[in-house]
This record gives sequence, structure tokens and C-alpha cells, in this order.
Amino acid sequence: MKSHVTGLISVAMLVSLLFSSARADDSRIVQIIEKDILYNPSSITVHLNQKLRIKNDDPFFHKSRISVLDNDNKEGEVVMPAKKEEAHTQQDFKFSMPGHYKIRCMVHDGMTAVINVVN
Ligand SMILES: [Cu+2]
Repeated sequence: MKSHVTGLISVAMLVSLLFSSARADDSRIVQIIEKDILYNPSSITVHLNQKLRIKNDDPFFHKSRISVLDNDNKEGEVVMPAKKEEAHTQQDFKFSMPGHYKIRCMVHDGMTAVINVVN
């Protein structure tokens, strides 16, 4: 009987551990908001173990593309091709290399932000 109780306690501890790790995962998301045809913030730091969440808070669509920002500040290799982001939707992106990146909306000229990806 005693071992049964101990077993239940272990299960309870395991469950609470699982829930706390789920919360920790939520903190591994960095958000960039699309609002009023701007990215907010306009400069953001993301760790390699974090996901970038691109959230469209506008009542119309955007089309974000992420590319590597070269030393001469030009956009190079595209790491996330543009796709339609409907109003009030979100998508997550995970970087595989540290560096400087630019996110750009292919619909709205001048709607850009810089993303710094660090270890
Ligand atoms: Cu846009």
C-alpha cells in the first residue's frame, strides 16, 4: 500500500515536471508583431534554441521573407521564403545559424526589421 502511494506521488511529480517544462518551452518563443504595416520591434534578438513567432495583428495579409544580412547590409540567401500570412494568424520559424538577418514584407515596401540570432 505504501509503495502504491509513493507511486502516485512520483506520477504527480512527473506530471508537474512535464507542465513546468511546457512553460519553459513557451519562454523559448520570441515574438515579432505585424501591426499597422510595421514589424514590432524593428530589431530583435533570438537565441538559436528559441523560435521566432511572426504574428499578424493586422486585419489584412502580409508576406514575410527572411534573408541573411550580408556585411555590406545587403540581403543574401533567403532562409524563409515568403508566403501569405492571413490576418490574425501566426507562424513560427527556427534559425539554424547565428548571424544577422532581415525580415521583409514582400507586399509592403519598407516594412522590414533586423533579427540578430545568437548562440
Ligand atoms: Cu505587409
